[in-house]
Amino acid sequence: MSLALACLAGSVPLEAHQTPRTITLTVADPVGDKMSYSVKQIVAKPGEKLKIRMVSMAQTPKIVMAHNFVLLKAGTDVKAFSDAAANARATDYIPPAFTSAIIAHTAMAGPGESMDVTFTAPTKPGKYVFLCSFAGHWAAGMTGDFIVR
Ligand SMILES: [Cu+2]
Repeated sequence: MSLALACLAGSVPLEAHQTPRTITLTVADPVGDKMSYSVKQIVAKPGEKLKIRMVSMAQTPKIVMAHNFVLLKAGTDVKAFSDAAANARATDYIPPAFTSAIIAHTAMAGPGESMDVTFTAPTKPGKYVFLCSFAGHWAAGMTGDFIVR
């Protein structure tokens, strides 16, 4: 979906039309109280086309344990986003008030599921935040840095 939008915009760099580089994130059931992505840092070139694949290795039913990948625009209040997401179960934990703060996100992956999103990295170098927006997961440590350089 974001690819179609990016191409329609007509102002994306040439590499946006090339084959995306795939990055796979996995998450197992939490060990102790620690919940985290298998990849804590993603480094992308400005305007690079990426495919993020979110794979849940969890065993717990999806209703209580699902994971996504949400990349936020620079300057977003991550705690405010996460708090709003916790109350947004009806929209798959994507808070309607914050949709304009999201660069890209996958759907929620339940046990054994895999969800993809293809998008173009920001063209502005800097550090962005990605996180899981399932209730409580960001606070538990399910977050990472998305570096554009
Ligand atoms: Cu999660």
